[in-house]
Amino acid sequence: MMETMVNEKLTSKQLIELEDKYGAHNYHPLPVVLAKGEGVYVWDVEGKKYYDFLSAYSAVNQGHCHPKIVKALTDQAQTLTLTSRAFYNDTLGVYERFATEYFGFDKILPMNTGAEAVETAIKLARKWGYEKKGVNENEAKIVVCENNFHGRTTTIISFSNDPDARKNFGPYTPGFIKIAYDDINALEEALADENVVAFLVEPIQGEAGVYVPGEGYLEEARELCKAAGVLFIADEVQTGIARTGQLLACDHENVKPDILILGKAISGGVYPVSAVLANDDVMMVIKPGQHGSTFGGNPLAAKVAIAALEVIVEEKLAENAQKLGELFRSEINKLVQESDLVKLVRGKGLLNAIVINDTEDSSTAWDICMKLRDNGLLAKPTHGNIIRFAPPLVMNQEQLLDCVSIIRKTILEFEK
Ligand code: IF1
Repeated sequence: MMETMVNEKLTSKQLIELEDKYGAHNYHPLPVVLAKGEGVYVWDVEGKKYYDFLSAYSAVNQGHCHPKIVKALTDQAQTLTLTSRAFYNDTLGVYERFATEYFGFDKILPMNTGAEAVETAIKLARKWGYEKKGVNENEAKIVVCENNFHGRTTTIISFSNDPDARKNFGPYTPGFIKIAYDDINALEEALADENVVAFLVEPIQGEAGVYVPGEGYLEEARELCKAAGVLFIADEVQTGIARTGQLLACDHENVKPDILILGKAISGGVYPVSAVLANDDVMMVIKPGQHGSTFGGNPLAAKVAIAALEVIVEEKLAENAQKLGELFRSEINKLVQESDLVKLVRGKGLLNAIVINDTEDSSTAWDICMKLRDNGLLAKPTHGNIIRFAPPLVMNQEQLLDCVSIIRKTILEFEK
């Protein structure tokens, strides 16, 4: 019985029914069932081909199933997959040296998911606050921004203002101060509190709807933190790894965070890998036995991450994202002139979004994404009437222009 159930060829409809019957209903996916991915393309179960314009929320920046990254995975998978940190192994130190030199920090603390890395950064900042800054124990505060998205653990949703992410998951973790995003005065005020140990910020707010802060915001925020003896923590889980046209979104303003949080495309979407990077004065407050994870920094993760990061440089993906992002926004701005339905396009590199001219609670953005699917391009709304567009960074100009014409055709059809 189990044997046939596992190997039978199921249709999209049957597969959706399986997830509905046997899986938790913690998502509302667009009704398309993917079976294959290669570069900028994905195919559904029935063999229909699509451009992937979501990139698994910027985890497959290097394109689906990049051969070099997959080879790193399969080679290591036949050698040594997991030792735990109870023992040393022959890959972790090599990866740690590679990654710390690649991003320019003294040390790295390897984890698995973005949320785990954010939690690690929070623990690191608090411990630094007590042991280096001299804040009284249990008094540490971390400044965060309204409309943030940093993951879904209980502590992280404790400082979310998204009712869906937060409601009925209390009691909530204390010690967080929320301020308006992209408001340097609000940050200056918050930093007056001596118990503040860190400012945790997304260089671009992805889930909120690809909000790009004003020019100089990150730089000014970093300076204010330095002057106040507060750690500047950049959550680059979504904006990092070349997505915005530089290796890190912070690089656009030459901002070097005290703590850097990475995830998603650090592995090219091939394996769960995340990381926290910092210099010794911060990182060394954590001593043996004070933090860890079974899979953190395992040999598969180490080898996959090295390959994924090498691809970013070898294929000049940041430069490509910068160039194609400018082309995308200039082309979509022509559509803004043509269409009443598209209010504006915003973003940096190949992290962009369009704002649909309808109410927050309308289904228009979703309906447009359904039509985009029919026309061979996969994208999904973030909040309400905002559609995020984030293709793999390996896309070429011809493919991008083809996608622009699909988006234009779909929007103009929709308006009829
Ligand atoms: C979902 C959103 C994006 C992130 C930033 C940490 C994390 C994320 C800036 C946590 C994760 C993912 C989570 C995923 C969908 C996606 C997402 F829509 F949820 F908000 F990208 F915008 N920091 N974002 O964007 O990393 O633990 O997921 O590895 O929860 O549906 P994670």
